[in-house]
Amino acid sequence: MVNFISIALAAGTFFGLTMAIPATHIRPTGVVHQIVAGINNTLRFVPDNVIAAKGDMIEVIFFPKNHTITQSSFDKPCEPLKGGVSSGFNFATMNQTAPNVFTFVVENTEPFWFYCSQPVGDHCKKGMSGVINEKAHSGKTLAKYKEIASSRNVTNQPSKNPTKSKGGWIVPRFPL
Ligand SMILES: *[C@@H]1O[C@H](CO)[C@@H](O)[C@H](O)[C@H]1NC(C)=O
Ligand SMILES: *[C@@H]1O[C@H](CO)[C@@H](O)[C@H](O)[C@H]1NC(C)=O
Ligand SMILES: *[C@@H]1O[C@H](CO)[C@@H](O)[C@H](O)[C@H]1NC(C)=O
Ligand SMILES: [Cu+2]
Repeated sequence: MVNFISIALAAGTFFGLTMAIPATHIRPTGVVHQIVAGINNTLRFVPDNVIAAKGDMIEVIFFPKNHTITQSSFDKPCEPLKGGVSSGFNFATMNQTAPNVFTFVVENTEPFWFYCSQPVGDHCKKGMSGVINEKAHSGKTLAKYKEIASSRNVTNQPSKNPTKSKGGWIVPRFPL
């Protein structure tokens, strides 16, 4: 895990990619959960309901065409959470998986709601969303989130700069 982070940082710096290093003092578990965005031309994250421990990492692999992973609150699907995680639009690709992935650390086990912030084609409205550590007994379920999302439009982005990413790292996909 230490190696992974070192490599990730070195690679990110080397390629001069936009990255935001979270100020985190969380012990990495070494567990990485992969989530794919847009596989088979679907407007879906797979899996879209992930259970993760504090210190696990999430790695998002992007399929065509032009998706993000962006954190929201439960109550406001399809809207960026202030100070939340966002990959930015850095993974547009036409035919194959994007050369880079977006990774971030799971900082706690509270529900982490996420969606795709692509307004063209209404990705969030059409179900491109998910959750890490859903607490279904609270009534705040992914099904409910998607139901609320189905009547929402993406009207604002986490940043004026579409490629700005926050709360994670953009690193080369492995294996290349
Ligand atoms: C994508 O399509 C392939 C080929 O049709 C299929 O085998 C695979 O299960 C699909 N993957 C998902 C996540 O739907
Ligand atoms: C991806 O989509 C965003 C939002 O619609 C847009 O700003 C950006 O230019 C797109 N990128 C590419 C390479 O098409
Ligand atoms: C994507 O695939 C199509 C069909 O195979 C091909 O015509 C097109 O040139 C490819 N585009 C890129 C950017 O590779
Ligand atoms: Cu999308």
